[in-house]
Amino acid sequence: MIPYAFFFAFVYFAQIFMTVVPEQHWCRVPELGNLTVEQRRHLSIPLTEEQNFERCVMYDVDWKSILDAGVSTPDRTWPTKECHQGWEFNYTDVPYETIASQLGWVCDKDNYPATAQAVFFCGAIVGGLIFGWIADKYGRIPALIGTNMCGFAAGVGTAFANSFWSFCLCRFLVGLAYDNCFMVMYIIVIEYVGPKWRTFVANISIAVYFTFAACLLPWIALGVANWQVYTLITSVPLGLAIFTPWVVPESARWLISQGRIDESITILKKCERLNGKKIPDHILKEFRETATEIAKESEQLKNFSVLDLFRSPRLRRNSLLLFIIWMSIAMVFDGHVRNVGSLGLDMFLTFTVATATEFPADLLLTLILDSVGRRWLAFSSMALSGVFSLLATAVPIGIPSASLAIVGRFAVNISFNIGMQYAAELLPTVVRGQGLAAIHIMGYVATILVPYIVYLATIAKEIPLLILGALGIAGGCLCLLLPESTGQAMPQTMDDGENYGRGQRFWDVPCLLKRKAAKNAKSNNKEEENGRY
Ligand SMILES: *[C@@H]1O[C@H](CO)[C@@H](O)[C@H](O)[C@H]1NC(C)=O
Ligand SMILES: *[C@@H]1O[C@H](CO)[C@@H](O)[C@H](O)[C@H]1NC(C)=O
Ligand SMILES: CC(=O)N[C@H]1CO[C@H](CO)[C@@H](O)[C@@H]1O
Repeated sequence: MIPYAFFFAFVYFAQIFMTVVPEQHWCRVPELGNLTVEQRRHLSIPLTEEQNFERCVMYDVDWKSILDAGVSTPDRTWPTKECHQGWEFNYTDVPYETIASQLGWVCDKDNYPATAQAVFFCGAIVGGLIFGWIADKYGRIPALIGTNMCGFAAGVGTAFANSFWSFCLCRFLVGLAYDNCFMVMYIIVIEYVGPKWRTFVANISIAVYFTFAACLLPWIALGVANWQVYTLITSVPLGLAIFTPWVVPESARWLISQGRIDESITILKKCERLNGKKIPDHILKEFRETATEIAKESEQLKNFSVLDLFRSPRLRRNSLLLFIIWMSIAMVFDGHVRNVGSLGLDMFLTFTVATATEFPADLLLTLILDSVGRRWLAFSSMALSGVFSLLATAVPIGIPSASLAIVGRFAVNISFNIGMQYAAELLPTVVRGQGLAAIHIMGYVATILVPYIVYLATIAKEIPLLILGALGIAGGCLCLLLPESTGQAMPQTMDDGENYGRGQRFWDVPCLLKRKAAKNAKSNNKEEENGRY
């Protein structure tokens, strides 16, 4: 999973560092090229009311005659106009040129980076549909290679983009790879690993590799200090996925569901050799029989679709709640990731620290999820993230607000992980795959809005965090309306899904219930003993 976790982090986060623009910029005036930066800016750029230099306006005078006359101090009454020959940037906070500073995506074009990010997520929606379908129809391996090759080619293309439209086109195509470039590998591993190790493999391995890769990104960007080289470094490795078929076996479970039982046995035999173990013949025979049955059953599954989730009242309510909750989680999480630029600290360092919180978030989750239960943990983590985001707007910008926002992000990462597992546990087996895909896709739809929420920071720095906080609290409260799924068998049929969680009460918490159950069992025993004696 290591390489794929790296690819995932690259595909997901790389774009942030391709489109950052330095905080300070002002109009370029080529006629004054022979002056120093300070002289030039002093002479040509008007001051704002706070005595800062204007970012988008310059004096509109004939510079040649001004220079010839030896004027070095501007006259405040000179007429002004908008920049028309590009901008100069102060490369202190972002020490390299990005496509945004090269092409001047500032002032009236300052929404371009947000739009390019939204285009990326549109690609993710289309890619989720295409590659999800390929993964089910033609197998996990073709989908895995397809997504990564797509990310590779379009990523390399990005490095040569020279306009807004070519950049957006490339990012759309990279977006096609988003999520499935890793998720398909994740599914293969989950489909091979036994239940006992599943939580561990699923969470810890991502926690380590993905977090490490994401933390690495800002330092790659700073290290090479050239957005094109950076784009190549974060895209070319995806090409390695071409070797997938020689390293990763096709999912045996998928092969069985397709009725390709001999192929799945061939793969299991290979595992047998690698592990130096021997599968007894009678087990192999039993396996073949069970597999044939499963293949028959999955033939019938094809008759269900996502729409069946909305046919009966309880299932419809739960599905709608899952959709809405997932959308708010996705928006809050993505919003926190993108909002690092508005926290008032060095953006590269903040990104690293905020990303590193994903590791403890996952660890904590693995430890307490089963005792507190999905419902209350989802509620508290989302509400907590909301509260901290709101608090962050109330304290001074800088270290205080950034630390509170980072705690908010830590909390929403926990919700993100619960959310995925929760949905998988509530949806009936017959539509689980399709239902999860639909929920994921609605998540991307919601995240399209996020770059624009973050963009509102240009009006007031607090707005994004206020919106994210409100969303978190609202989404968290909705979680309380879902049934608890800890320790329950997953629903198999549509009817199971409809009746799921009937008889649960609002205040039920798994660890308390367990204690009560233990006490009941004890008193029952006592009664029995009393009766006996
Ligand atoms: C800058 O100075 C050089 C040499 O003094 C001169 O040839 C050039 O025209 C000047 N450029 C501008 C834009 O004034
Ligand atoms: C660039 O920004 C840094 C830090 O904000 C500041 O110290 C420096 O004077 C600025 N340079 C120019 C040319 O404005
Ligand atoms: C949405 C998201 O990226 N969540 C991350 C939370 O943290 C774990 C690791 O700790 C990541 O695997 C998740 O991807």
